[in-house]
Amino acid sequence: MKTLIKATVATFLLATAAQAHDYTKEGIAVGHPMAFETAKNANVGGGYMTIANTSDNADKLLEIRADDIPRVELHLSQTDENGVARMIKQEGVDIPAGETVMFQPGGLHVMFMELGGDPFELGEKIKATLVFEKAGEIAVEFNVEERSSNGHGEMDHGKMDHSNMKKSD
Ligand SMILES: [Cu+2]
Repeated sequence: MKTLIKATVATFLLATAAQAHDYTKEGIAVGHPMAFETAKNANVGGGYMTIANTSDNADKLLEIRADDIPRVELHLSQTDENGVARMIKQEGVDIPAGETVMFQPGGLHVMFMELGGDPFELGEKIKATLVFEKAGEIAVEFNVEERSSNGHGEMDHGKMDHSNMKKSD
């Protein structure tokens, strides 16, 4: 019975996934913020979206806050010459005038941390506030989507070694 319910939810989400949600404020457009469902014991989850700057002025994403999540960081995934993937904490992300910055698996991403026993579940919405230097605060919701619905080949953050993390500054 449980399986049947889950399948129904998944079908519903697939049907609605095409309806991208976005948030616009003062020349900044945040497109389809989403996160993948996580394993039950996962301590971290990645968040993805696009941020378009349609204004004539450069802006900067300073930080992301989420009431229900102890720690949220901006990360950049990089693979070094030995094929070792690591994540580098960003103190902010520049959003140049007229450009779109992609937060996607294997690159820039939002790192929701210290989930401690409260995994991201399919259909859940993670409330968060993006703080920009010029556009100010934009409240968004990250839709939690099925991992398999994505074609990018998401890295499993749960298995990544965060001890490799170094600061960008
Ligand atoms: Cu990360």
